[in-house]
Order: sequence, then C-alpha cells, then structure tokens
Amino acid sequence: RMTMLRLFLTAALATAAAVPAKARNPQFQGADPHAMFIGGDLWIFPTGGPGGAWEADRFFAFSSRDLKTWEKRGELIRRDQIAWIGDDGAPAHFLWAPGVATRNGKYYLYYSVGPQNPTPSRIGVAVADRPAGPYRDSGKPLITGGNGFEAIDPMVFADPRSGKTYLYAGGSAGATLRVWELRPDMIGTAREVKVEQPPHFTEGAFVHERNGVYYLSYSHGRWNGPDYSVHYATAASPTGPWRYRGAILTSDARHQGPGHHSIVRARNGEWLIVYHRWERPAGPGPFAGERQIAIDVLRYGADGTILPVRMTDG
Ligand code: FUB
Repeated sequence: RMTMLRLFLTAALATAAAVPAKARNPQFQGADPHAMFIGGDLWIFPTGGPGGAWEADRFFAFSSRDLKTWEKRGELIRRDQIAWIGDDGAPAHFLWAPGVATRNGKYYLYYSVGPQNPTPSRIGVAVADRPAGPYRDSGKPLITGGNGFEAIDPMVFADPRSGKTYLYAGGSAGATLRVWELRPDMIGTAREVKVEQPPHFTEGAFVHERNGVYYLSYSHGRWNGPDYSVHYATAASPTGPWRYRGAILTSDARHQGPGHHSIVRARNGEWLIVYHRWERPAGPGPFAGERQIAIDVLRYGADGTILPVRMTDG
C-alpha cells in the first residue's frame, strides 16, 4: 500500500511540476499568442515568433513544459499553401493572429489574412491531425471583411454547456466584434449571432468560462499607443449581453501596451494569462523593439471578478 501511495504522490508532483508558480518573462519575441495546454505542455500559436516579423508569411508554434524553455514546432502552414489568398488582387498578403481549436481529435487553425486596408482582410481555416501540423487550408475564406468590419483576430470557443462552437472576430480601426456559430465540421459557419459591442472593444477577443460565468476579454486602444490594454466583460451566455467589468492588464513603469492575449487553466487549477507587451525603453520614449510574449498568473476575486494582473519579469 505504501508503494502505491508513493507512486500516486510521485505522479501528482510530476503533474504539478509541469506548471511552475512563476514563468520567466518575457518568454520570446512574438505577438497575438493563442495558448492551449496539450498533454501537460503549454503550446503558444503566435504571430511571428523568434526571428519572425510583422509581415509573416507562415506560422510556427512553441511548446514548453516549464514555461522557461521553448521548442519551436512546425511550420504549421505557409502563405503559398493557401490557394485563394491572391484572388482579391492585393499586391501582398500577410498571415497573423492565429486561433486554434480542437474537435474529434483534429486541430483547426484559424488565421487573419491581409492586407487589412483598403482590401478587406479575410479569415481562413486549416485542419491538421497534430497540433504542429502540417495544416491543410479548407480551400476558401471562412469570413470576409468589408463595410467597416475588419475580419481579423479569430478566436474559437467551444461552449461546454451547449456543445456549440463560436467564432469571435474583428477589431482594429473598425473596432467591431462579430460572432458566428460554427458548423460541426469547424470549417464553415452555421449562422451569425448578433451581439452588442462590448465597451472599450478594439480587437483581440478571447472567451473562457469559469463556474458558469462567460468572460469576454479583449484589447483596447491602438496597438502601439500608450493606452493599449486588456479589458473584460462577463455574461451568462457566450454571446452576451455583456456586463463591462474593467481592465485586466495596463501599461506600467517597465512594460507598455499589453494586448492580444489568451487565458488558460493549468492542470494544477491555476489560471494563466498569455499576452504580448513591449519592454519599455529606459526613460521616456516611444515604443521600441518588438512585441514580446509574457505569461502571468490570473486571479479571481471571491465574487468571480478578475483581479488586475501585475506584469512580472525574470
Ligand atoms: O499583430 C497584428 C495585430 O496587432 C493584431 O491583429 C491585433 O490584435 C494586434 O495585436
């Protein structure tokens, strides 16, 4: 019996050790991180990444067990593997802000395809058997922007209560959030769900559920402006109506412009917020360098509100 108990405790400790109390920030260069736990490792699907750039033409993922060392995964998909990408006549196209979902053992990668202006941006989706891909594009755009709506920043949330899957998208200058219910095949929409615009919404929507409360969090402000920050609203359903609840992440003395984020629950029950930010240059000055990905613990008050996050380093 003692041996069984020792085995159990060893396994429990090994599981807990997969998520340290504190990550080493900043983690790596990149932006718009979509994070997901897969088999005890944290996977991040970002725009760019180490050596990556704003005008990315492909995606990679990064996985880690200790939130300190990262393994580069992929490549997931390249621009030249998306056949429809050039049919809008725009001179150049970029890929950014991916969102990932799983269903029936498959992985679905949703991505923004631009330029954003003046040609409307679009959202595509590709399917893989493994998180690192290779992903196969579905063959056509899933969502097309226009009329002031920028089809960017896709995020897919599977509602554990209804079994329905929703796609949230939109933002930037249009600052418009739109929501669709996806078909069970995950590569087409069943219908659009009309939602009210959450206060201070700019872009980068993310949805998670905790204790029956749906949390919609999002970036506010201009992506490289001093007020760029993460805010949230709550609802009793994944599509609102929203109750605005305030800011989660705002600039501080050492970091500017925290934005585009994900919220994930680790095996030990701890919640993490994975986001990008700029490291503030010494003294007053404009945004400098590249966006960096950081991870911090997210805490809730007894009433279910999200407590403001203190950004950490080192
Ligand atoms: O990375 C490009 C854009 O910047 C994203 O679409 C926005 O969410 C912002 O992070």
